Amino acid sequence: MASSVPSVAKGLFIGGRWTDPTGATKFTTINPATGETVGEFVSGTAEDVGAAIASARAAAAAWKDTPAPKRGEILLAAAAILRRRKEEIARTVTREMGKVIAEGRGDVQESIDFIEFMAGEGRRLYGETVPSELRAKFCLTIRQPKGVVACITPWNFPTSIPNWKIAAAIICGNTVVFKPASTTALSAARIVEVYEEAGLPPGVLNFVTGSGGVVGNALVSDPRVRAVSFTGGVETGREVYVRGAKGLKMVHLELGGKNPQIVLEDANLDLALDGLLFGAFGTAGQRCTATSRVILHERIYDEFLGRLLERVRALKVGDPLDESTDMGPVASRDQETKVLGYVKTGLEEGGRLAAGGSKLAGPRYDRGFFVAPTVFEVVHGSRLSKEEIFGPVLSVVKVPDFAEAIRVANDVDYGLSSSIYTRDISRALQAVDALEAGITYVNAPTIGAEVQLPFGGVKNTGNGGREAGSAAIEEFTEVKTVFIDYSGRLQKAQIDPR
Ligand code: UN1
Repeated sequence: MASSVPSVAKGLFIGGRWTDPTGATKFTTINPATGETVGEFVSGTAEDVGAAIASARAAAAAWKDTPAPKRGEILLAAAAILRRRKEEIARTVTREMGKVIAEGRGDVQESIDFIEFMAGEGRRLYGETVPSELRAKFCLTIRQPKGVVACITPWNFPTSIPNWKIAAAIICGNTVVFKPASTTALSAARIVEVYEEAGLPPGVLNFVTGSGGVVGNALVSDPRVRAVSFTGGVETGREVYVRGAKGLKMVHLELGGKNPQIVLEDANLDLALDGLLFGAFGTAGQRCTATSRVILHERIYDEFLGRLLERVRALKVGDPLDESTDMGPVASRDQETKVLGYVKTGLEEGGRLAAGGSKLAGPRYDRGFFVAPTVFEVVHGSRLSKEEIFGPVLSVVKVPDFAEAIRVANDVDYGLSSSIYTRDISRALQAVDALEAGITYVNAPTIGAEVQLPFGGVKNTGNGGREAGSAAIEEFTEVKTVFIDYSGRLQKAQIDPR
């Protein structure tokens, strides 16, 4: 198991300085594979949030006035630092969250990719130029920062989801208060250190650890915060939305998923199987984009399921720092309890447990939160087939044809990612059109979105926004419409004769 590394104590980061954590109320993060303490953090108070917002406000005017390409240079410096620290921070992610080390590196790489992409935006941040109905008049739009924004992030992508928000917010000229998930606070603190070293001016990025109930609520309720970008669970998301709505803030939500992979009878089954194992059990199923349902055409059902179970039983579960491990622990005791609760539910509602279904026992597992990769055969409509589990539990559903596959895929409350495996181009494109999801993959798994494209979903997955890609700029700017009349006389739109 992971060698023991001394735990780290970190304070809050406000106005460009780390506060002294001594004397503050604290919480710790732990390694979900070993139970050892990874870091010790301050439980921030409403006053701390107030100070962080004040610092972000104080920094706002100068940051807005900094040319965007200059802001981009700081992002490029941050990306270079992250490249240098990639292995060390990847190991922190793995130690704190439990994803296997290759995925820990992927998490940091996704951060680097997005920061570099946003650095380039410093030389774009495009507006529009549009013809006027009058003579000697220019009409155009420019983008301006919103002001102080709050970034509230989950534990499953401890560095990249924060960076999707922070890098986009700061290239657009906003200043930020960042509240990370408590489970992965050290990984988040490492990201703050990177921006600090990159030369981000004091107050542009502030970091307040602590609970959602105290820190999150104080942030979302404060009238000085103009926008909130939140990734997390549906229930919390709904609360954030309602609270934000009271202050008429822009609230961006990225919530759950119940992502299907459809496998049609003509699919390349080897490819579909490789994709499914990665999509369902990568990150121990703890991605918003994880494949939690495989929808199989009845003609290939038995063969595919048989091969799937063989592969699932052969997965190597264990120390996520060991390069040969396929799946690590789930991220916390709460996750373990939730996942095992769903196994119980599955059995109670008559699902057939085909693989896994229990906590793993033995000396390699006893101090951690290891759940066996689990496969259930279920009927569509059961709770397992419809609720987000966020763990290594895959539901298998049989369908008679393509039309029913699409109907089942769509008959859930979420719509983040989706996938179809087929060799039939017409049905692939029909699925692209018909699947109710923000993301559809053809002959590829439901996970693994690239940063230069918009990310987000429909239905209960969010409230209509997208992040990353070009959408990142929409998320964090106000559009100002500008009319420049150089005719030297009063011209009246809609009234003057044409
Ligand atoms: C998430 O789980 O919220 O597409 C983000 C993917 C990753 C991001 C997932 N690039 O699976």
